[in-house]
Amino acid sequence: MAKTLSIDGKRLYSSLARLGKVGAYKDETAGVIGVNRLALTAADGEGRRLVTKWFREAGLRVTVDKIGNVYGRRRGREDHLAPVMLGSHIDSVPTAGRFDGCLGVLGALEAVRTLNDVKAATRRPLVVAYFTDEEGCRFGTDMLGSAVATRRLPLERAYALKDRDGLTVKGELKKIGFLGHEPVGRLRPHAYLECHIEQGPTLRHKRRDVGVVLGVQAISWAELTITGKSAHAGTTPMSFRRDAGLTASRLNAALREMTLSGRYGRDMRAAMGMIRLTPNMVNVVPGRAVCTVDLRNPSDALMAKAEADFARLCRKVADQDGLAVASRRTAKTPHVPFDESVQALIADRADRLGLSHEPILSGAGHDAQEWSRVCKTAMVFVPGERDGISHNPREFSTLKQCADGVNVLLGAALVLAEEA
Ligand code: HGY
Ligand code: MN
Ligand code: MN
Repeated sequence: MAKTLSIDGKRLYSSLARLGKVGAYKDETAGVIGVNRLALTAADGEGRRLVTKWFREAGLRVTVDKIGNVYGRRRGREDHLAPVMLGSHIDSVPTAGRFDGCLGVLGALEAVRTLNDVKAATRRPLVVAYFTDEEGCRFGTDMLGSAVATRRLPLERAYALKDRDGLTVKGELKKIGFLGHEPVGRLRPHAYLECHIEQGPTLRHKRRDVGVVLGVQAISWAELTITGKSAHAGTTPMSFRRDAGLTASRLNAALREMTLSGRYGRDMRAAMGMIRLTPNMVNVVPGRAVCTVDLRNPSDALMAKAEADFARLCRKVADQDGLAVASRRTAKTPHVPFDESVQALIADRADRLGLSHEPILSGAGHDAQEWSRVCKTAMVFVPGERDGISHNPREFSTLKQCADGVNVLLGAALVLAEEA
């Protein structure tokens, strides 16, 4: 069955377009329509209700767990066997396109729709899922739903996480109607597969149809609180100032210099994505800066070295500037290798479909990195146009690129679903 089936690319693409209308906004900077479905906002709730409706229309039995992960189950011939799960996320960063995460969820749904079209049954049950707050940018830690479902993060700690307005995960889940009752941490799939856009330029530049994902690089997020002294911008002599904004800028520049130095490998990446100044006014020297540090490195050892060196640098700059710098770790995941047998299966399915493929390490974090702790897991990457730009409304993959990725996902899932 795996060799004959192919998905309905047009149906997949129109589902992506329809979901992309939820949380749509005109992005003045990018000059195109973007998507803002920040986790557990009303827009995320609307997107969830739409996708859950589609799950039910596809005959899936829907359950919602206590952290708001949504699972759609399709019976197998031997329904007692552990399922093959396919999934991703539908929450987004505030300046998103319509493919990040959504391709994996709607691609999995399209695989089910395709099986339904031909009334095909699989030995093992299939589960199609979307997980809560994969992006992590509202409540501060990424892959939240998957981390709780795979017991990396305790449920109560996740519930208590707050956004910058002091709203909690639990309260926001309840508000959008997705505070589920299913216990977390019990689901142990036979295997987990995820299709996702690459979010980078490699596959497109190498003209490869799909990526066989080797794993995910290490991720380290911290929040810095820099405390200086607010003062009059006109009357305060420069030598009297304790300018938290200046210290944040100096640390940001030093972070880039560290990253480009090569001391942490040539693939080290860093970003200070958020700098929030207080009082953030034209005529006040900022007395306080809260900023985020996002470090990425394929090597755990070099990541640890970079974290230690940056912490030392913060202390040194704080002393020089006469301010206090406090750092709080908000996310940390190691380099995660994916299962080699599942990678080989993905490559084999691509070959059978006449699709070129390339092994590639993921620069971005994904739900798959959490599920790889509980079952054999791998990912299929899809190339992106426009240098694979992502976390930007100009994110774009063609219908054929999406359909190719999902056909490989379907083929691999069908093989795994027949395994004893
Ligand atoms: O930050 C990431 O790598 C992912 O987009 N959550
Ligand atoms: Mn994603
Ligand atoms: Mn993302």
